[in-house]
Amino acid sequence: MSASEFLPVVPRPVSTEHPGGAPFVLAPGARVSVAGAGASDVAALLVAELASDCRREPAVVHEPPAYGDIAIVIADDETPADQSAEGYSLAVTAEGVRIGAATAAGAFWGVQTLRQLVPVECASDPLTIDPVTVRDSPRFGYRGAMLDVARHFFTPDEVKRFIDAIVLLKVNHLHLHLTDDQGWRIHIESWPNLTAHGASSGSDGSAGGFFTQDEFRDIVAYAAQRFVTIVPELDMPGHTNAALASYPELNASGVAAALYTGSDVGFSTLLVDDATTDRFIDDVVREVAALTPGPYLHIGGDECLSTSPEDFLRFIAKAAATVARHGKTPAGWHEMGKSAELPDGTVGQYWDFTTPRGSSADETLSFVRQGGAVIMSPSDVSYLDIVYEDGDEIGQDWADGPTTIREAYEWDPARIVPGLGDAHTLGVEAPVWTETIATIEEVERMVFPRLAAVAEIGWSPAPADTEEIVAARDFDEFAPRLAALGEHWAAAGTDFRRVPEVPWRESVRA
Ligand code: TNX
Repeated sequence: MSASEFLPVVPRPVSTEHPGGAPFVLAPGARVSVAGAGASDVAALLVAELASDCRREPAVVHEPPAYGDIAIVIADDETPADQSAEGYSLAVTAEGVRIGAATAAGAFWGVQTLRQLVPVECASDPLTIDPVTVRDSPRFGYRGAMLDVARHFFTPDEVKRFIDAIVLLKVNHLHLHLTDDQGWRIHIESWPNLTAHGASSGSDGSAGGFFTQDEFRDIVAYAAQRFVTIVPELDMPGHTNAALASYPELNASGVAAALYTGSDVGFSTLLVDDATTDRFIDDVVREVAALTPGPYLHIGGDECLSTSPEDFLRFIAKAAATVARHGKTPAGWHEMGKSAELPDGTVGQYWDFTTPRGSSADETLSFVRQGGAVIMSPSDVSYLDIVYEDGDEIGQDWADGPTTIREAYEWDPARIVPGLGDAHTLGVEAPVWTETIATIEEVERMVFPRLAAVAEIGWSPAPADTEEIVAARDFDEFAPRLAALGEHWAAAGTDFRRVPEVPWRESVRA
C-alpha cells in the first residue's frame, strides 16, 4: 500500500479502492441530494456536522445530484453482496460523493466514514477529498460500549456527548449500567424511594443523581436517531445495596441498609423466593421494559458472592422469566449461564479474561445451548476502566492491568471461548466502570483511543486464521489510522489519552 492509498478510517473498511484522478471539492452551492426512506434524516445529521466542524451548511434537496453534490441513496438495490443490513458503499470522485445503502443505518455508517475523510481544517481550507471507493459492512451486528452511571452519575447531556463520540466508530449499542450498590439511577414510578433516597449517593461521596423517565426516553430517542440501541441494565440479585437502602422490606433484617460509597463488590443481595422482592422485580422490569424500544433488558447477575448458589439459580430463572414476560430478551453477565432455566434466546456477556478461567467458558456456552448468543467483553483487553500504565491515578488494575492500546487491539472474540464461533457471537462490547472515574472528560480519556480498537474488532473482517493473534492484527497498520482519528477527536472536543504507541500529529499532542 502506498502512502497515497492510506485510508485514515477506523474501523478499517472491508474494501477500499483508490482510482486516482482529481479530488472532490465541496464548493459553495454544493447540496446534499437525498433519495429513499430515512435519507433526509441521515442528511440532516451530516449537515449538522459540516456546520459545526466546517462552517458549511449545504442544502438538503430531494432531487438527483448535480456535479459536486453529496448524494445519499437508500434503496433495496444498494444491498451489499453479503446482505448486511448495516452495509454501505461510498464513492468519492471529482463529480461528487455518493453514499449508497439499503437502510438508513447503513447510510449513517457511510456518513461516519465520510466524516473521517473530511479534513479537520475544513473550516479554513478548501474541503477536498481524494477519490476513493469503499464497500463496507460489519462483521457483527452488536458493537457496544457500556457506561456505568451507577458508581458516578453522568447527566443526560453527558450521555448524549458519549453517544456522539461512539457513533463515529460505528458503535451501535450503548449499555447503561443503571443500578449498583452506590446508586439507583432510573426513576421507577411504583418504587419512588429508589431515586428519592437510593440515587442520592455515589462512589467516593459524589453527588449522585438519576434520570427521570422523560430524560431516559429522551436519551433513548437521541440514541435511536443515531442508530444506537440503548441496553438498560438493572443489576441483580447482587450489586443492589442502593435498592436495599431505599426499602427496608427488601432486606432480610427488615432494616434498610446504609447508603454505600466505597468500591467493594459482592456484599449485597436481594432476597430469593420473597413475595415483596418478586413484586419489586416485576415492577422495575415492567417499567424499564416499557421505556425501552430495544430488544434487550440486562439483569446483571455478576459477582453474587452473598447469594447462596441454590438461591442464585432460583433467582436467575425467575428474574429472567420476568424479563421475557415483559416482552424483552434477557441479557446478563456470564455467571447467569450457571442456570439451565434461561428463556430461549437469553444473551450472555462474557467478562472473564482472553484465556478463560474456572467455569466461565462453560457458563458462556450455556447461553448457546439454551438458544441464545454471546457478547464478548474480555476484561483483560476490553475493560476501559483498567489503567493504561502502572501508576495511573485513575482506573483499576485487577483485570491483568495495565491494558495498553496494543493489548486492546490484539485479540479476537472467536479465539477465546473454545467452541464459540461467530455464528453465536452477537458481537463485542467495551465497558467503562466508574468507581474511580468522576467526570465525562475522565471517562473519555479512559475510553479513547481503546474503544476504537474494540470497535474495529467488532466491525472489520476477522483476521486471517493463524495461531498467532498478535501477528494476525497489525497494530503498526492501525496506529497511523488512530493518529488521524486523534485529529478528529481534538476538533470535536472529545478528550483522549495520548498513548505513546500512537504517532499523534503535532497539533493534537497535549
Ligand atoms: C467487575 S465486570 C464488575 C464491576 C466492577 C468492575 C471494575 C462485572 C460484571 N462486574 O462491578 O465495577 O469489575 O473493573
